[in-house]
Amino acid sequence: MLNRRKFLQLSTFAAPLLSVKNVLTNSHAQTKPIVVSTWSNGKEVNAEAWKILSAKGRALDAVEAGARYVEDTIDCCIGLGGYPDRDGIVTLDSCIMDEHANCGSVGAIEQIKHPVSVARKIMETTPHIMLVGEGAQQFAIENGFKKEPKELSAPAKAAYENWLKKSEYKPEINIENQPTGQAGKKTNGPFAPPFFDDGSVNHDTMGVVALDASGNMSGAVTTSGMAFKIHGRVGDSPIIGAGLFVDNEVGAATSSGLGEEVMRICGTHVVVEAMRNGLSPEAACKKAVERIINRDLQKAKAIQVAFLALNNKGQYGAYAIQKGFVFAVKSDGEEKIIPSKYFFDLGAK
Ligand code: SD4
Repeated sequence: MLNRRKFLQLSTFAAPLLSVKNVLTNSHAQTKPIVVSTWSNGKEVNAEAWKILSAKGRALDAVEAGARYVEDTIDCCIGLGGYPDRDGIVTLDSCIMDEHANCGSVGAIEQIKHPVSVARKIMETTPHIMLVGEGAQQFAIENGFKKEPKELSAPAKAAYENWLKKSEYKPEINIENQPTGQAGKKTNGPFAPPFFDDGSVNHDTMGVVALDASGNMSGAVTTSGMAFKIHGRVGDSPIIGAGLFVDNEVGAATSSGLGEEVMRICGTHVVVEAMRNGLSPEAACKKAVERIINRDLQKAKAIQVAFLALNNKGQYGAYAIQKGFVFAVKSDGEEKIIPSKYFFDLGAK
């Protein structure tokens, strides 16, 4: 968590926006198998996935293994060790999608360690795609997943207590009547801040997409979502076509960032359709980011959204609104963490 934050030291509120700027290029592998994951801890996620991909295993198994790995770690933004919502409860979002457009998804599930595997179970054993909240938890328990204790990890507890002090949010009062924001206006706040106190962005979702030795693609996403969100809030991460989309005939894409903005444009679907129309993964990601920026430039300048894509030839690319997003790549010939191209440099350190 903290390592990734190093990439994200954005002095958002102070730093003036610089002109549109594209930096760094990445080489495009033309190979399979290959796996790409969001953020720098994508390196470990890829290593898990690679154990399966390098043995000619299925991309679906590889992305699930990668997501399970990170769900086991203590991280601000993924798994039961992640930061809670504003009521102090950790709720997890996850989805998975395979080469046949089979997909499964869970939203706002509590006390279950591996939401990605619950998503896969839904995909493989039910006629449905998405289960949420209590129903998702009930389904998980009925299917042998253990109900974990309802407790915060030490870093999450510290972050939550700090946030409570600053926000003065008291879960026991009637939040509907708490005026915040413009004078006297009932806003139902406080809401999840787009940035933490240290200037890093309030997200670090793990998205992983892979192309296996047989030429099949799959993807998975797992997250605890925006820290200090309203209880019950579900982001883009478990929404097929927003946080993840896979089309074996074209490619796959995943996203990280402010989920509401990704959902508004069905972000990863936009990316895959752009690749279908001939764009490279990077150009397709750029197109989706542009759509967010063009909708509301001022808002876009104050948030982060990033897309990461892999096509079925093994070419990859990413694009973000702000400087700071990085992704990890692993293939036979390559293992690296690559800074994404971006539109705005807000002075990230
Ligand atoms: C969400 N896209 O819930 C996610 C945020 C994120 O770590 O990237 N979380 O909106």
